[in-house]
Amino acid sequence: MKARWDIFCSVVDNYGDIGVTWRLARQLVAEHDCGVRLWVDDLRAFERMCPEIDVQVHQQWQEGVDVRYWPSDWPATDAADVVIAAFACQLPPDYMEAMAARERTPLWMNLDYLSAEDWVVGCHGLPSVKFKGVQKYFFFPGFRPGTGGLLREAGLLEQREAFQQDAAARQQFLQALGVSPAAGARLMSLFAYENTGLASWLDVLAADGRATHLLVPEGRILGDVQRWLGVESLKTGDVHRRDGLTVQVLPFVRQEQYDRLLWCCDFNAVRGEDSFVRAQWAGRPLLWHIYRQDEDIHLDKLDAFLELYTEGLSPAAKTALVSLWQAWNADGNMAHSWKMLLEHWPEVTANAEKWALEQGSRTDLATALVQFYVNWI
Ligand code: TRH
Repeated sequence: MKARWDIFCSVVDNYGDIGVTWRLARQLVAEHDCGVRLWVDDLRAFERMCPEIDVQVHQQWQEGVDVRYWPSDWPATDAADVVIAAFACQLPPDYMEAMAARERTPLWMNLDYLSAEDWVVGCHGLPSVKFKGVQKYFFFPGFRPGTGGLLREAGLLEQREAFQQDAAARQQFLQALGVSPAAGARLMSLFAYENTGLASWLDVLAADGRATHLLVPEGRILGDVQRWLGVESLKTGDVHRRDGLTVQVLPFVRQEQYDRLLWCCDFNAVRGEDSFVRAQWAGRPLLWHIYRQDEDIHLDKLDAFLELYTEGLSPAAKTALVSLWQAWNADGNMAHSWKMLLEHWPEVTANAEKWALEQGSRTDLATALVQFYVNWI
């Protein structure tokens, strides 16, 4: 009999919570033959990356996943064999009672935030709290051996490589989005939170001898782009030129399309958690806008990742990359570190590909979850 999984997703803000759980749910169905219910408390956020979602409907099938609206008045529901609370969300109390009432208690896991810090290895898989005999476990994604790994669908890197080698497919994809970069232009994408350091970066891109075509999906950074351009409004489809820099606003597209967009670009600025991982699979240099946390604890996460990611770089290339990422995450001036990075472009590009292949050789997160369950029973 198929194992039944319940994944709970509470959308706290932005799109990372639903982005990660939607990806995981689909992969468990498609590659591991699991029966998955995905409980989501905000279908509007979901609709942005999966336009087929009907926000009025409380139960619907999407790509083999049983998508359920998670209402505040929880309906009586049987508990599944495996229960995943994403990002430490609190399960409905009645559902917890249903877990405890099962003859065979379910495997209950907290799917945690992604971090490259070394303590994650020691905490991954440990028991957490217990509720009436139902034990909860910590499950940590990560980059290091001994963690739960990263979300990566089967064959993803092969698909990405084939796409990157197929100029016609790339051109067709970009044209469908209305993107036609000038020959020789550097193609870049920008997905980030508000950042006052952006102006200094756009200044230096505009002044560069090589043209840049910057694709900006609709989102929180648009206000800073608009201020720099000095225009009254910015909307999807708008294209503005300032010297060597072309800025184009794109719609928020479905996850598969966003992947392809990242694969097309020479450089990707990403944020949060899921887009950060997807940019790594693109095998191209990237810039991470990390989600800001109280007492600046996100900066430890940033440093931990940089330490791993830059291990194979020469000292000069490492300095350039680290200073660029640190400037970006401090709303700092980007001009100097960007110019430095350009001097090491071939090296950071090769490193991005090497990193993707290295990480891609590890067990992916969905498989690791299934293995955890198999070992537990
Ligand atoms: O949206 P994010 O900032 O999400 C978060 C939240 O801030 C959350 O609180 C935090 O816990 C978490 O990050 C770590 O960034 P993220 O994670 O990259 O999620 C964005 C999702 O949107 C990702 O799945 C990719 C997807 N996406 C599209 O599907 N289409 C698009 O056009 C774009 C730009 C993104």
